[in-house]
Order: sequence, then structure tokens, then C-alpha cells
Amino acid sequence: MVRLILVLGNQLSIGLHGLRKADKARDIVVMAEVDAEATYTPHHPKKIAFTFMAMRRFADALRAGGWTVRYSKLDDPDNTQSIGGELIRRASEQDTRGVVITAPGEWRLIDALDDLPLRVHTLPDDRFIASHADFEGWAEGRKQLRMEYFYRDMRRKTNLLMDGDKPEGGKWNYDHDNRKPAPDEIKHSGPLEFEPDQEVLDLVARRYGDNFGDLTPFWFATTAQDAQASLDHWITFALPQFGDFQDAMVTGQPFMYHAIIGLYLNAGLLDPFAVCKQVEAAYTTGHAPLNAVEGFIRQIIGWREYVRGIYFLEGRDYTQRNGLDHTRDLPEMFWGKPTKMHCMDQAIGQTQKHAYAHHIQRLMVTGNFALLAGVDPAQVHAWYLAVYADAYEWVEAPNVIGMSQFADGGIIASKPYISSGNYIHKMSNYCKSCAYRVQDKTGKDACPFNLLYWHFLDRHRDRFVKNPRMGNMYRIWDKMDDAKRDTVLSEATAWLKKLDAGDVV
Ligand code: FAD
Ligand code: DLZ
Ligand code: SF4
Repeated sequence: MVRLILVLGNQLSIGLHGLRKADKARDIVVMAEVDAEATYTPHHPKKIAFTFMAMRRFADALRAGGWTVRYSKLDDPDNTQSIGGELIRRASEQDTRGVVITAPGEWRLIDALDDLPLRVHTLPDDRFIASHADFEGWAEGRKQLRMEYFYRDMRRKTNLLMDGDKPEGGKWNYDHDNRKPAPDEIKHSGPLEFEPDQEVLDLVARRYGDNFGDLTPFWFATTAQDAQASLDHWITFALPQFGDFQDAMVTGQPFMYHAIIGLYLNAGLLDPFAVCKQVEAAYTTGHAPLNAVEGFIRQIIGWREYVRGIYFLEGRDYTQRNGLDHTRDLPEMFWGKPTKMHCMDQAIGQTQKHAYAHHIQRLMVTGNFALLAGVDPAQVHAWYLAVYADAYEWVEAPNVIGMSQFADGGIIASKPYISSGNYIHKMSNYCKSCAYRVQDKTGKDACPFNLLYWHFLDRHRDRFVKNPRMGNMYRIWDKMDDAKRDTVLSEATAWLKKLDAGDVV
């Protein structure tokens, strides 16, 4: 009997489990652009356009490879506008009940597809280095699930950067070398740019053009070949500096030396292990130094795999956690309302333009601000899920709920990622162009990060005062004289009041 093989918009891999198990001569691939997937969050228009273009081009590649594909375009009159609806419609057309699914990357869709009145066979998504069973086995019985130890197991498992059973160069982690401040000049012109599909741009402009984010200029790769070309370009021109300036931020430089491949990996256009092998080769041939190559490989086989493990281990309620009881509404500046904070303006502005910000901007600028200001983590999560082209819940939620907002109570992070303006000043040149003064701890021009930092520590004293990694900060706070502490807290409170009132702050 003919079976339907579902390929989702982030499963665009020729080696997808479902395709490997299918019979090309008999089975039918189902792909569908649907409103339900385009609206479960108000995605950045570039992300929707990227998904639809990549889906259409992947369907073309499948057809060229001899597959039969039933592809639903968003505007097809018969389109039922949900993945489940399209499977039911195609099943009735083909007079079959057999469906093969490669497991989706989020609970919402897993649950929706579980309930279909069809005979659904779900295969694990094996485009990852660690299976769910591998991660559960690693986590079993551990008091703390720290990424670093998981990462070492992944190094052993993949044999990447290994010298026998020892790490290449003698150390597992070269992060210490990867914290150089903002350089005066960036000697990399950024990612390769590609031609978009105008029909998709018109469709997305018409249907989702009011969502936050600029649809054009659109330059993402949308085929595996172009994504590979983009990776090759980055390895040649940026990888050698990637490590040194991994945490640095510069006004007007949205990409620095970052790879801009998260969206390609997460959609399936690049394979994580193949990417790591290619990057490892850049080290063995002497093209790139160990701190850059190890730093990069750790992000992929360490962080990327680890956050996926946490998402599935922690279950459906993970995105609703609010360990610090934060309730403030997400400030309007996240949706483009002007702000006087230059660092926030840069991070949000480039997000609006490119559906991209690099890790430190996400963690130490926007994430840090939301955490210090006490924003409801569910709203922070919803924002990150919507605005980045690489955002899917399995990877976004642990990074936001866990790493950035400490809302999971410390499963991912051993302490909250908070900092005063000083960190941003050290790692960027943003403060030079800001209306606030990073040196000022109080007063009308004081950097809001400085005020809110102490406000956070003070209001969460009971929770964190005994944290060995935070004791030092409480000692500094406690040594300040009472009048200074009162001034900091009252100015922070007044500043938050202005924020809530919708003033331009
Ligand atoms: P590079 O800096 O060049 O790194 C290379 C690759 O490493 C990335 O493409 C990515 O695949 C992987 N990687 C690096 N850090 C992480 C991490 N913490 N978790 C998972 N993979 C990682 N990444 C996403 O893919 N989707 C998200 O929705 C997402 N949301 C984030 C939200 C917050 C608050 C934070 C702090 C981080 C988030 N990240 C997310 C991780 C990271 O910021 C992005 O993967 C990275 O910025 C993508 O840009 P790049 O391809 O240029 O990455
Ligand atoms: C992100 C996205 C969008 C915008 N649209 C579609 C779509 O129309 N059809 C589809 O199959 N997938 C889409 N996707 C990706 C899915 O949302 C993604 O597969 C799920 O979030 C599961 O992780
Ligand atoms: Fe950001 Fe403060 Fe620096 Fe302004 S002074 S850019 S708000 S850290």
C-alpha cells in the first residue's frame, strides 16, 4: 500500500529518516505550506519566506531525484492550512491510511500529529549526534546537568578533536581565549548573499507583511548547495578569527565573525557532523587555530545537542516555567519602539532587519535586560521564538527559559547570566554612542543596566545570596553605604516605572 512520507519545513534533509525508510517508486512525499505553522508565533517575515523558499526548492530537488511529491502552496484553494489537515486530505486522495513521520522538533506538533485518524508511524529524528536515549542515559542519576561534561562525552563519541583518548592540545575547552574585546576593524564582509524567489516574497508580504521584521532585502541561502557555499565562505574568511572575537559586539556590525548557519542547520540544509568535520579539517590543515575550531565545535556538538536533550527531557511544561516569578510585560522596545539604550537598539534593530543577532547579543544584551527588568519569561520566550530565523522551540526554549532567564530554576545555568553595563562596555563599542553613561552608577544619565543589576540582586537576595558564584557581588552590595543603596534602588524603580509607562527610555 502507498504510504505518505511527511517532510516538515525544518526537515529539509535528503537523508531524513522518513525518506530513508520510504520506497521512492511507491510512496508519496507530502509537504505543505500552512497557515497554522506560519502563525503559531508571529514569525519574522524573513523566517517564513526562508521556510517556504527552502521547502519549494527542496521539493524540486526531490522530484529531480525521482520522488513523487504532493506539495501544497499556501494559496492553494484546497489547502486545509494545518499539517494534520493536509495529511488527511492527501490520504483521502491516495486512498491510504499509512503515514510515516520523522518526529517534529516540538511538543505542540508532536501532540497534534499523535491525534490523527490515520495509521501514523513516527521515526526518531536522527539528524543529531545524541539520541533521546543517549541524553537520558547521560542525565540519569546526575545531580547537575552541566553542558561541559556532556560535551566531553560527545567529543569521545564523535572522535572530533581527539588525540587518542585525550583532547587535542591537552584541554577540552579553550573558551578562556575566546573573550577578546571589540576589535577596531572587522576584516570580514559577512555572509554570502543569494537571490530570493520573488513569488514567495510577494506571498509573504501579502499574508504576513505586518509581522515584526523586514522582509527585504532577502539574502539567505535556501538550498543545501547554497548553504554549503555559505559555510565554505565563512570557513575561508572568518573561522580563523571566530574564536578570538566570539563574544565581541561592534556598532553597525551585525555578523562579526559568526557563521550565520544556525538557520541552515536547524532547517536541515546542513548536517551538523559534516559541518564539524569540515571545521576540524581547517585546524588539521593549519588554516584556523585550535581556540576557534574547538569553540565552534563545542557550540554544535556541545550546546546544540545539549539544549535539545534538555528540551525533551524536561517535557511539555518547560516553556511555562517561571522560577523567579517575573511578571513584567515585554517592553515595546522589543518590537521596535525607539530606545535610548544603544546596545538594545543595535541588537533589536539588526534582529528586525536580518532576523539575526549573535549569541552574546541574545544573552548579554536583550536577554540580560529582560532578566534584570523582571520580564515574564513566557513573553521573552515568545519573542525569541518569533524573531530569529533559526528559532524552533527545541533549541530556543532551553536557551531562553533556561540559559537566559533562569526560569527553569538552574537546570542549565548555575547562576543567572546577569551583568551591569560594564560587561557590555568591555565587550563592545556600544557605550561610546549611547545617550546613557556606562560609568555612571546613579544619576539621570546612569546606564540602566547598572541600576537594574543591583535591583535584581536586591530583590532576589534570598534566592541567590548563598550561591557561591554570587557571594562576591552581595558582599560588594552590602559594603555600599545605606544612602547609596537607597539611591540605586529608588532610581531603578523610577526607571522601571517610566519603562512601564511607555516612555522612550
Ligand atoms: P555561531 O556563533 O557561528 O555558532 C555556530 C553554531 O553553533 C550555531 O549556528 C548554532 O547551531 C550552534 N550554537 C551556538 N550556540 C548555541 C546554543 N546556545 N544553543 C544551540 N546551538 C548553539 N540558537 C538557535 O539555533 N535557535 C534559537 O532559537 C536560539 N535562541 C537563542 C536564544 C538565546 C537567549 C540565546 C542566548 C541563544 C540562542 N541560540 C539559539 C543560540 C545561539 O545564539 C545561536 O545558535 C547563534 O547565535 C546562531 O548564529 P550563528 O549561526 O552565527 O552561530
Ligand atoms: C517555521 C515554519 C513555517 C513558518 N511554516 C511551515 C509550513 O508552512 N509548513 C511546514 O511544514 N513547516 C513550517 N515551518 C516549520 C515548522 O514550524 C516546524 O517544522 C515545526 O515547528 C516543528 O518543529
Ligand atoms: Fe547599553 Fe548602558 Fe552601554 Fe548604553 S551605556 S550602550 S545602555 S550598556
